[in-house]
Amino acid sequence: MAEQLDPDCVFCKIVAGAIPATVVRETERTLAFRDISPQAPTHVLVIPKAHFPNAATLAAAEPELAAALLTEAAGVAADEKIADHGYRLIFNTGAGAGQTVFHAHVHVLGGASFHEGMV
Ligand code: DGP
Repeated sequence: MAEQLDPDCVFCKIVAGAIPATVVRETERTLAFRDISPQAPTHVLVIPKAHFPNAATLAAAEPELAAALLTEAAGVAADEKIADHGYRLIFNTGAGAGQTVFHAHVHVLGGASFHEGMV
């Protein structure tokens, strides 16, 4: 299936190879790469290669692809050996929640102890 890309989207540019990234996992329809500004010892972003503005629009349009992000996030956690301690998955959805790149992605954060609160 031909995947849709947005020429103005930084993550689409990473998918296209126009911007370099440290890729840690890849499937036909997903890509996982290290965040440029890590907030934890392990900080990886898992994205669909196709452009969807956020997790909600992705889930509505392609639920199996949305689920694949969780599968790949678990794979990242296993590869990075952060699963035993525990890790955090974050989908910022909307500018008010801190989303700055409007291409669906899940943050995989691990290798540290996070405080108990959600924010
Ligand atoms: P969010 O705030 O949820 O939209 O997170 C976007 C993340 O994307 C943020 O943690 C920084 C990361 N990011 C932005 N631009 C780039 C880039 O060009 N390369 C990489 N690897 N990460 C980026």
